[in-house]
Amino acid sequence: PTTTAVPLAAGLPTTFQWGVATSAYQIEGAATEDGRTPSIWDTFCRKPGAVHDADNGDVACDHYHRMPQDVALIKSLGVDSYRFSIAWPRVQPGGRGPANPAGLAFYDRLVDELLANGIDPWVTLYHWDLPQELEDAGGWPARDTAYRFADYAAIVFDKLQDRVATFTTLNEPWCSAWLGYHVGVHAPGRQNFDDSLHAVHHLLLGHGLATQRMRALETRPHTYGITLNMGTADPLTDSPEDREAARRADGMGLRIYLDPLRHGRYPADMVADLAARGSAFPVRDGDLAIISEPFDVLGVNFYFGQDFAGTDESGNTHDGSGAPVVRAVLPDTPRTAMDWPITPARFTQLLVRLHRDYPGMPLVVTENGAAFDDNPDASGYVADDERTAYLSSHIAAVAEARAQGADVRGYFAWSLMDNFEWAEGYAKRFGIVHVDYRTQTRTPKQSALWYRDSIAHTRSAR
Ligand code: GBH
Repeated sequence: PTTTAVPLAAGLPTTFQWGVATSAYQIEGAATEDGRTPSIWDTFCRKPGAVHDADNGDVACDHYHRMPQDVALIKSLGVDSYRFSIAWPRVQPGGRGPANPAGLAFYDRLVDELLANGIDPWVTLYHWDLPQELEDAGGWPARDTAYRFADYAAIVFDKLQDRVATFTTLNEPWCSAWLGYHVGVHAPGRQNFDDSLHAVHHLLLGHGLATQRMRALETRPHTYGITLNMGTADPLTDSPEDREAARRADGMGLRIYLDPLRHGRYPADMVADLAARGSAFPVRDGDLAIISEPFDVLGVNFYFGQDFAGTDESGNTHDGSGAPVVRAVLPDTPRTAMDWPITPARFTQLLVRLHRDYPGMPLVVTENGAAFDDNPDASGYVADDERTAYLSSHIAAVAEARAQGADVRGYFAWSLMDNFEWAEGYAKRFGIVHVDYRTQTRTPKQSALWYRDSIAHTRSAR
């Protein structure tokens, strides 16, 4: 099937970068091959009740064995770039010591295959698969993990820097720290507030150390970056309580990452909030200079924005433990299969705000997309109008942000194909390409054909 090419929003320049994104544990499978050791996600998936249907990434999309065909699939979409992550436990089993040549060779072949097909490789060094041995030694709450990450980054960079132009360090440290060490719904499933604060600081420190190490090793110029998940946090009403809740949500979700990265300090209001509850970031002399090492591009992962209320349903401003209420109130809008609201206007709002509050920082949308309840026909084709509409409206929101001055240079759809959706297992599908997990057949959905045709149309129109 083909689609009628719908022009993407006007005003995107010829140099605008179009891509698709994945991550290692979500697609690769081959969990025990060629010397790979377990990551925290291999362990977490075996914890009863942790992952929907007790799914795991042992096989996933079997990308490790189907890589050349998957690169051909990417090429068929006509995108410029492919964002993928490298599995730390493949290239440096156990998280320490020498490189594992067999693990590294996979990414060597992937990069060569991409380049042979004219696709720009965009590397993410860490998309949540910490070697289990490092978790056993304390994980991200332990300072040493930041130094181990820099060593690992140097191994990857040394091997790929001759062919890869863009290296980003972390994907969504908020998820690693908050969901992994405080809420406990992601690996390693710990539930300790102070551990999560320590994880934040050591993730940021690892980012800075790794960026410095790569710069010191480079034999030609590269683009360095980091990807954060970000939404918007507006007060539900103008009440002081709601404004306070929005301030706290924005502080914990966005400013405690971007302020140290770009301004070399944690936000004073958040430091004060934390002190009031007896907590603090474990900052040592010199750390903030490392964390604020300049980088070239901020990766923005956007799914939705929210309003916040400072009172619970009964009007209380503090919960049972005495903590102030910060309640996400999802606006009354259509939802995706994740129950996430669809809020494209807030995407424009976020991008313009980043441009205003953190100027001089080029932006690339490294993830945006949606899960819907796909219904494949007998041939495996999915007529996913809702996903097509989601992508179309959010790309239009990017064009609008650019029109308002935001320096957004590219857009990666999440995801190339259906894959292991973390705690949701295989039940939630974000792909623009359908995957039949029984046969590993890939079938482009309507949204993929729309994306392909629209990119081509936009190029021919300019
Ligand atoms: C990304 O995480 C991941 O990078 C990717 O691997 C994953 O498959 C994809 O998105 C789809 O989930 O309501 O307080 O939780 C995104 C996770 C979702 C975290 C939105 C922040 C909003 C704040 N993000 N969420 S909250």
